[in-house]
Amino acid sequence: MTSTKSVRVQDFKRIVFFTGAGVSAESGVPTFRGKGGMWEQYDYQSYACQDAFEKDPEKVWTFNNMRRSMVGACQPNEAHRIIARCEQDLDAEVTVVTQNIDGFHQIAGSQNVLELHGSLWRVRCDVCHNQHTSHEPSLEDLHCDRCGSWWRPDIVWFGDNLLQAVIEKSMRAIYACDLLVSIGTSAVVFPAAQMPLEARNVGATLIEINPEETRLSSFYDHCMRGPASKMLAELCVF
Ligand code: BV8
Ligand code: ZN
Repeated sequence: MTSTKSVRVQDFKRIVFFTGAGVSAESGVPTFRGKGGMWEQYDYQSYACQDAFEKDPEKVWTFNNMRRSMVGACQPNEAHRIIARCEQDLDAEVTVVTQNIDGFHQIAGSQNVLELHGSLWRVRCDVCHNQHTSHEPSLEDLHCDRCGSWWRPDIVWFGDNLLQAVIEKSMRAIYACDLLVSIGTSAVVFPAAQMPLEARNVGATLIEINPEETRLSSFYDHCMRGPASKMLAELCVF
């Protein structure tokens, strides 16, 4: 593994930033795993799967409204802004593939964002296929304005299939990239965990940014151990 000092983002033409909860940690949004992680306090089988929603939609909505309020009170951080600046200022095609549902990449100015696990701000009706997006901190009307069924958070829960179109667009970007930077993901949730590694098959340079080692660290060309904002500031010198 060589130093990232030799890596200049300006030398790449198609860059993928692949992000997880760690990129929003410095904004004050808790990650999912590890100390203080969301799933330590909330058992995901009771809050983040279809069965839980069908059994007790109000409980699942209380959890998600709490998260809307909490995330809504936070802001994107320097890491999101540096990624957005890469899209705006580099002479390169930049794609963000994110597992996050907070929408911070878009708020920071990234336009080419693929959300693998949906969005906290979008709801859908599985009965009449209505959809609704709002940034209300707490969604007041929990029922579809067309047919009256429960709105369902448009989040990819455990056991849900990811949207095929989003997977295809993400894989197209990954198979075409010459640089992939994975940031703040523990790489334990599939199929997302495996996706960045596909970039190796097309000869791309792979960089992992994470204060901790992950189960996939050994597959990366470079590992930058530290918080996302500091490591991205070192990597992306304009
Ligand atoms: C599917 C939304 C087909 C919900 C989320 C057994 C083996 C293999 C697979 C499975 C299995 N059993 C079940 C499965 C499949 C399952 C899965 O992968 N389970 C795992 C846990 C074993 N996957 C699925 O169900 C997926 N669908 O496979 O469909 C199918 C269908 C039916 C039956 C079977 C298969 C759907 C998965 C979607 C899950 N959705 N959340 C909600 O939020 O309400 S999961 C959750 O994890 C988050 O959404 C998040 O996006 C995702 C990934 O987490 P990370 O982003 O990596 O976050 P994490 O907290 O883990 O890590 C944070 C990292 O940041 C750490 O490494 C930390 O060191 C670092 N960090 C901290 N601070 C910083 C930092 N880094 C940088 N800077 C910092 N400052
Ligand atoms: Zn409806």
